[in-house]
Amino acid sequence: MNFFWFISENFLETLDIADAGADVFRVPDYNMRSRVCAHNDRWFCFKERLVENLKEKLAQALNAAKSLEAVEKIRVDFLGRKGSITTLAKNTDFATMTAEAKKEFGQKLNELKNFAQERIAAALAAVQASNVHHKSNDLDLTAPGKGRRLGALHPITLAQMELEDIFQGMGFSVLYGPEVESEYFCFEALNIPHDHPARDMQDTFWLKNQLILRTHTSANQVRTLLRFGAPIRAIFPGRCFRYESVDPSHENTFYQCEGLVVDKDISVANLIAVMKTILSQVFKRDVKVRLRPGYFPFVEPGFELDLNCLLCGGKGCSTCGDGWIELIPCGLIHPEVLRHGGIDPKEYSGFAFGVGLTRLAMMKFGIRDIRYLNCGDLRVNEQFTTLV
Ligand code: FA5
Repeated sequence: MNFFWFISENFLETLDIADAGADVFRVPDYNMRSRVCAHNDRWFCFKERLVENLKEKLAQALNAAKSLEAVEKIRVDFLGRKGSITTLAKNTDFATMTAEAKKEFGQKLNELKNFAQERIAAALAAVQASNVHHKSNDLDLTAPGKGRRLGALHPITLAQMELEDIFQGMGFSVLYGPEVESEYFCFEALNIPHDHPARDMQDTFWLKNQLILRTHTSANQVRTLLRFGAPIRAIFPGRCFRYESVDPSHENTFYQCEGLVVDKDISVANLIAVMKTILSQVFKRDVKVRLRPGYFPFVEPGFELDLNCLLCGGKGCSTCGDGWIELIPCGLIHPEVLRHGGIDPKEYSGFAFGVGLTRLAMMKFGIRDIRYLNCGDLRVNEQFTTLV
């Protein structure tokens, strides 16, 4: 059964259907006429027609809306405080309706509101999506790019990689040992017993179970000999730790690159030939070096190979002190060390050296203070991006 409700002419105007004869029905029925009279300027409409009409109007308006602002205006026009749907609800004279009509119209009104909300939300999403699409169409392929920041390898890593290349070119293997080392391999196996004064120069960080943070990569010597035997040619680059005061050329954490050659008839001449080759390949120019006697309990004879400081040209500076920087101590392997490694010193001899890798990187790249290398300041690393 159809029922009627009362709406003012003003409201029909806001709906833009006041003149649309097909949409608005004056009711010819006598009884209804009397109700029209009773409400003066009010019109009767069939609810279904009016609701459908609002839906159509909304759909048309949304179809034409191409911007977020246009959709928002439609929302206000239909659902806002003075919007068509709100006004329709407000102006409905529920008091004159039967309970059944009230319920039916209430449902219709809710449906209409839901319909409007859903359509408006969909229109909003469509406009937003088309905006994104529009923006991507605006992509200017000729615009200058923003560029990607390249990461950089640490200067010590660069120096280490270069050394590894050079030594591999000379037939050396590259091996890595543990940073947490036993006292035995770090000291005793290297002829530095518990009460030896040489231990004082290499105090370190002590862990439990007689384990320590290794003080030098020489700790790999006996480990490697026990594992691989002779003949052998290997280097062991890696991090070392010492409990000592920090200054421009000393850190508590630094890198060395140990070298070990054991074979028949190895002499100091072989050692010096290898040292010369490394230096010429790393620095790619003439550098001044000096070789002087040096004492290490695990080599005999032992040498200190110093580099004429490349930062001050040998004049003396805060990094080197007197113009020379200790770079590669070396020597012929002590027979006792060979024995610890299970090698017969009557059959084999060998040499070992310990490149100060961190200091080598400083000399190579012109870094005046060793503390820059461990400080974690990216501005240090960023200077080396082009070398990767
Ligand atoms: C040693 O550590 C010996 N194991 C080297 C060696 C190997 C000798 C094989 C003979 C045969 P030394 O303590 O001098 O030696 O250290 C070797 C190099 O490591 C030094 O020349 C220096 O370049 C570097 N070095 C030592 N201590 C530090 C430190 N605190 N900070 C930065 N570099 C260091």
